[in-house]
Amino acid sequence: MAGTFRFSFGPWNIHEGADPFGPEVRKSIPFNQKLAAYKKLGFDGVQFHDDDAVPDMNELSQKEIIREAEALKKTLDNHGLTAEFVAPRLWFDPRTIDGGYTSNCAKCREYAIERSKRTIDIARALGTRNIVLWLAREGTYIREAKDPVLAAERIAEALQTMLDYDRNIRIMIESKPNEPMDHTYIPTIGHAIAMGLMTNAPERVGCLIETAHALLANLSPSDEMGFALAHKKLWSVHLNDQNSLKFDQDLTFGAVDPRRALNQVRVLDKHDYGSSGEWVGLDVKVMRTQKDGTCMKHLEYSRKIFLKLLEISRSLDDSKINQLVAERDYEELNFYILNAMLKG
Ligand code: GLO
Ligand code: MG
Repeated sequence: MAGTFRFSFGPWNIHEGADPFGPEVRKSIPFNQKLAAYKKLGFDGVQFHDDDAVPDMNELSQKEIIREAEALKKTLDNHGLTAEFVAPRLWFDPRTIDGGYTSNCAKCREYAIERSKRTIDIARALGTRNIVLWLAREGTYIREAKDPVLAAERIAEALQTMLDYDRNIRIMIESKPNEPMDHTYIPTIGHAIAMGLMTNAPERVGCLIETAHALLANLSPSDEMGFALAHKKLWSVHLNDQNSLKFDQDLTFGAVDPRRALNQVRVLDKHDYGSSGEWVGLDVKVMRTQKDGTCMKHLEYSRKIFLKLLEISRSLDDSKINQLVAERDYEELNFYILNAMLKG
């Protein structure tokens, strides 16, 4: 019997539509109202930035932060929701202008580490051991600004400090090759897995693969997932879509290339993703043109598309596929897949 999947997203996936060229175009939806929408949209898991969970956390003491996170845990329980992960937001504060762990300023690096420890406190209070690191500004605009060897060592040191701070947590690195930086130090999932090897607890360092981030590196998202699955490191995903090499679009899953989406669903399903509690996260953005009342459809439809593709994938005849592979008739296999998709 094939497994079932459970779905998650973050509160940032319902937003007001501001972009670098224009202001908000929709009203803010209060956090509690967002939480109330999860189940209706078919989602059971919530992904958090640390300050989504505890707003203005830099103004609070460690105790106050933990108390607020504990209160949030009760609210989540009341909604029947589970916290999937917490991620330190290391790209907003003035102290993270030049990066967090790789900043050239020692005091700023110290801030990034302390903030990451508070993220772990929050995760603990929310009942999750999953910490996600999207290393937004760990890179450079010009190569001469940082020493890449030192940068890798500093990231490893930060990972080690977090792993030592709480021996129960595990870290999922969300790789991305660029944006906001020109180049980042962990552009692909191979880099993420290799970073774990620089710590003394590589078994607690894995990864989160985002479709768009793999595409921005000009890689196949399903092959990236396959590589991580082979290493037993695929602990979360951010499914979405991307229309060629440009800014990170976070489009509705499957919106550009449904076959590419099918292959992601297929590799996850065939290799029992989810059987150890992994979530299917959808990191999708609302189109700026959506109106107030219709600004959650991208989430609902991304999940529906995933389930439709799952149905198509499971309807494929494996013995037929194996036979075509054995005959090396990939043209026939190509047509078989396309035909199944166009019928589906
Ligand atoms: C941006 C990332 C971002 C992360 C989120 C969780 O490109 O995809 O949305 O997924 O901050 O760490
Ligand atoms: Mg993401």
